[in-house]
Amino acid sequence: ISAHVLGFPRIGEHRELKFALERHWRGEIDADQLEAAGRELRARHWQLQRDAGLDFVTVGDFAFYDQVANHIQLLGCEPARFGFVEHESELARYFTMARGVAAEKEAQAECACGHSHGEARHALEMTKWFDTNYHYLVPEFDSHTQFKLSSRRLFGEVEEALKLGHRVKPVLLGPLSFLWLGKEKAAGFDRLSLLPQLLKAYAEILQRLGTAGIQWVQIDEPILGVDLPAAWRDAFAPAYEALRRADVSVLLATYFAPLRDNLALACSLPVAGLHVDAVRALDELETVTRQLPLERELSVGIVDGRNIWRGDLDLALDRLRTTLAHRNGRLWVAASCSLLHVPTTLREDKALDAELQSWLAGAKEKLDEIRVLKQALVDGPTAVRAELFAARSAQAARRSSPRVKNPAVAERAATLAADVDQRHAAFTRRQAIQQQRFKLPAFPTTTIGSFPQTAEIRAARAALRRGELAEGDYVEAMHREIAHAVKVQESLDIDVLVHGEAERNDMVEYFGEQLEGFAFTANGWVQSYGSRCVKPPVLFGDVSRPKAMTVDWTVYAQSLTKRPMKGMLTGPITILQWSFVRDDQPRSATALQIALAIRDEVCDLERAGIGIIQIDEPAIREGLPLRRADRAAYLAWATHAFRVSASGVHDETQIHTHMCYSEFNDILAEIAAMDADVITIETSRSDMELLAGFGSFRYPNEIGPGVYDIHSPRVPEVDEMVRLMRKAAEVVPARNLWVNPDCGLKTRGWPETEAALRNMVQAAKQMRQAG
Ligand code: THG
Ligand code: ZN
Repeated sequence: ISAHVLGFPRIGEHRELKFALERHWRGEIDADQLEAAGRELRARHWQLQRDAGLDFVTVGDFAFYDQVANHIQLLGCEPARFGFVEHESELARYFTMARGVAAEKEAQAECACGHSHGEARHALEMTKWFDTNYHYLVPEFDSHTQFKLSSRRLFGEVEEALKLGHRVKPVLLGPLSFLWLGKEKAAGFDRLSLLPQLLKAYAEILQRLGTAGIQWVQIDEPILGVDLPAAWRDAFAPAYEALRRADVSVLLATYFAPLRDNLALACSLPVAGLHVDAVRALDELETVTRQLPLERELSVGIVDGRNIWRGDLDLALDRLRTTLAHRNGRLWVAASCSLLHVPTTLREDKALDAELQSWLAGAKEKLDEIRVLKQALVDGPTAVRAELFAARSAQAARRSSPRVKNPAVAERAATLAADVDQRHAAFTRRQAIQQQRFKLPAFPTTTIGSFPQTAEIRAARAALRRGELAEGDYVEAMHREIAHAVKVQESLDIDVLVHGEAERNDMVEYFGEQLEGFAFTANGWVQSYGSRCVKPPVLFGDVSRPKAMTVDWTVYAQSLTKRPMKGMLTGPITILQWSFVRDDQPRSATALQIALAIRDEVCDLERAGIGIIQIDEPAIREGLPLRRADRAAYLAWATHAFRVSASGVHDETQIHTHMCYSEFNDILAEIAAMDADVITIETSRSDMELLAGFGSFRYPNEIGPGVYDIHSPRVPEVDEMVRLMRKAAEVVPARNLWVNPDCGLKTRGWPETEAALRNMVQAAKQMRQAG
């Protein structure tokens, strides 16, 4: 019996990696100093795995920006468009790929959507790693792509760990997943055609690892959890046949989803071991246990790598014992996936009370759970009686805690009227009523919600937190910011204003902090991309709203202007998606509870005289299950939750929503079913191509396709935006079109924001004149 993890968080318990990276980018530390910081973190994380009694330390999960970017350099397939020259160091090239060239000048200009956009050598595209909130850098492939073992980094790290006396298990992203996750840079090119060449490079890597004395190599093929075209599925067996010749043992790792129609394939591949996600696919464990040939190792990912709850070790042990009995007494105990997706530790977090802490497990605590499970299997449960007892007590306390249950919330959710998710009148009728009320011009202009979060704003918030700024003074400072935003928007002649969200930190954190049922960590950071992290709220109990959350700010803003002021809220699915949520009830039930709390806020805003309310759902697409068969059910409850949040208002109240960072064309029917009066979406970077789908689908409601990319500090010309609007008007009826940027403006500075919006309003006016 062995114990291991597929990967460990690399950012550091105190985000050491983040700070080292940012110092390096600012030129405050050189490459050697950055490398030293990386080495220290790796050494520390390996030692934690060793101290926890794991049988291997995992090497190759470290990256200065992203593990896929490391892989691109390992395989020597940096896109030719970067035009790298000989003397550029590997690390410099790496950061150029990750951040682009213009991005260096832009300094901290990345947007909340997670993209950084240069003009010249723009960065590799970034996209979500499966259904996580982690973003990877997308490899680019074309017919000229060549693979050639290039970077020594992985081998260096392996040597490092061996020198420290560890038993080392390197991890590599698998060849098929690597190709799958990349994009084709030329039409008609099939990246799968690169496989034979790629396998030669992998064979060489495995050979070299074998020479270094490595016995086991973990190869990740998470795409075995998605719906694969036949050609991709058929490529697996020959690919792994080709890799078999190397004299290392391959542990093929799958995670994030059930294997389903790929299960037999995964069990039949010619590898020495298979890892399965026994959290996301517990019901497949028995089948895998029987189908995987007995001479192969089975690694059971029984500790949840995606959530922060302390596990039910009794249940886990029960499953492992059953598995063990069928596997001739051999198996590996593991976390379901890499621990990259949870904070390094949640012990002694200053913001969590002792009781909550005892319910939670970060990566370090999960190492310990794996150790306890292995020891219970090897030495019997009495050997770890105290640990099992503590886990059991924590489980029991959480299950029965009055903090988790709020009978009023359950009661309300159980007795909802059948039409709770329906507006009164149909959209066309509402549109007429709202037109009557607001009398907006054609092509009305608005922004997405946030205005620049200046250094002064952040300083005021930090001072408030430290107790150095009195509450009243803070409110006054924020009022000044709001007044400034209103004045600027009026002078620009924008039609529907926003208050600018100066008082908010992260949109999810902001609402979570004010809702019952959520807890906050002081240090529960999870890497989002590069040096950027998020601190997801912990949703541990029934959700309710003790009091209005945004009404005072919004009403203050409305008092400063006669123009409509949009109320700004985050939607239930986005709050769900960007939090660690409870595992003791379905996500759909949790989403509904959040929806009801948001619904109350929407109604309070309406009662306070706010006529236009936006409920953002940027994350609705990313919650989509990896398997197509599971999507309809998700979309049904997700859109239901949104409609519940939006449908408490009268017909004359206009509901907006905003979505970004995804392609929406495959869920247009569901977006339409959300029935927002207006949707603003990110389309400018695709030159309105994205909008074509909305046109051919005949999206019924009003729509504001973003007319400029807020991720870049460049000020867009009037003509460019007019051209985009004309293009939009070809596919969407002009009377349904709004004019707005493609996302919030909080990462921008005021000068470029004003200049860009001035041109945007000009563009809208030209459209009106052209009629
Ligand atoms: N909020 C949350 N999750 C998200 C986003 C968000 N996931 C997707 C996307 N947006 C990720 N993008 C970012 C962009 C910037 C930052 C984090 C994620 C960022 N973080 C600060 C940092 O790392 O320095 C920390 C911010 C803080 O102090 O709270 O800049 O918008 N939940
Ligand atoms: Zn956005």
